[in-house]
Amino acid sequence: MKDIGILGVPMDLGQGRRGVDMGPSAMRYGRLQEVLEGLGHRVHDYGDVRVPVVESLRHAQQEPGGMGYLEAIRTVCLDTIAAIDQMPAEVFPIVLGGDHSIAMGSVTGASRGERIGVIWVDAHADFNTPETSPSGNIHGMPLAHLCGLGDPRLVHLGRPGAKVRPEDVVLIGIRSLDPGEVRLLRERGVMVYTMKEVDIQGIPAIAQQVAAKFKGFSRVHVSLDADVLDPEIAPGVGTPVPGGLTYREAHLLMELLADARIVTSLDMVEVNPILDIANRTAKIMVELASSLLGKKIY
Ligand code: NNH
Ligand code: MN
Ligand code: MN
Ligand code: MN
Repeated sequence: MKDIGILGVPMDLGQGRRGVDMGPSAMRYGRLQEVLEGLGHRVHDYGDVRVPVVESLRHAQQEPGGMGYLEAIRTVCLDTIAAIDQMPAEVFPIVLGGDHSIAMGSVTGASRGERIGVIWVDAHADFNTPETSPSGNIHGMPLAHLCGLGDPRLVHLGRPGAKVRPEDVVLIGIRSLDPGEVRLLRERGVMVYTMKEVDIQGIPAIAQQVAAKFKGFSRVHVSLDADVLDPEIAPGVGTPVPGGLTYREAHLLMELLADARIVTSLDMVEVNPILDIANRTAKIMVELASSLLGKKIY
């Protein structure tokens, strides 16, 4: 039995498509709290972090999702850290996005100032800096900033310096990288399991390597981007990429991470109900959280 804290961060400033701010509602509507309570956990919903409506920021004449929203994104991430700090230290935080830029807040908050391992489950690496990003969208940059690369205002968020060591990061499900990300990931020695590796090695071998890597860590965070799933089963995402995880691959990964008992916090991000079909994507995310938090069928 765990104490679980749910926190919504209805952020849509990190990218240009509207609707991802409705992700927290969609996953709550998908009965996240009830499902986790059904597993025997004690669940408290801490509500949402306040996010400014994009129309209220238009005065700055910015590109949607661009660096012009940096200050607003920074503030939301600081509030996310503060909200996680309000949770007792033994609570397992589940942070609901919103776009992936929220992870700069959630991972920092979840680390509680300690060394933290990060399992980034995503079609993308989100390892751009403002210099390498082809889009300017901050949701493509959070992992780089957590690792200390990029704009100092985002790197030194909350407390000075990098929050995560590049060697403590594992990427799984990757199938879309920008050239600058490839360079940075190689340079920093980040462990990357592309979809090719998923196909060749399979989820069991990958999960085993991940569990071995993070054995003995007191904090391990899973950042689950809905677009890691194949768009055929999870259409409600802003940047779908074909060839993603199957329903069973995603569940098996969560089940094996649950068996390994290493994970201490979770994000579920990039669910876009406007692009979804009857809340299918949010529902799968809720099911995946339930697999990660110990659902057993036998
Ligand atoms: N790499 C691209 C960018 O930086 C796309 C990022 N989009 C995501 N990341 N959905 O998870 O803009
Ligand atoms: Mn992402
Ligand atoms: Mn993605
Ligand atoms: Mn496959």
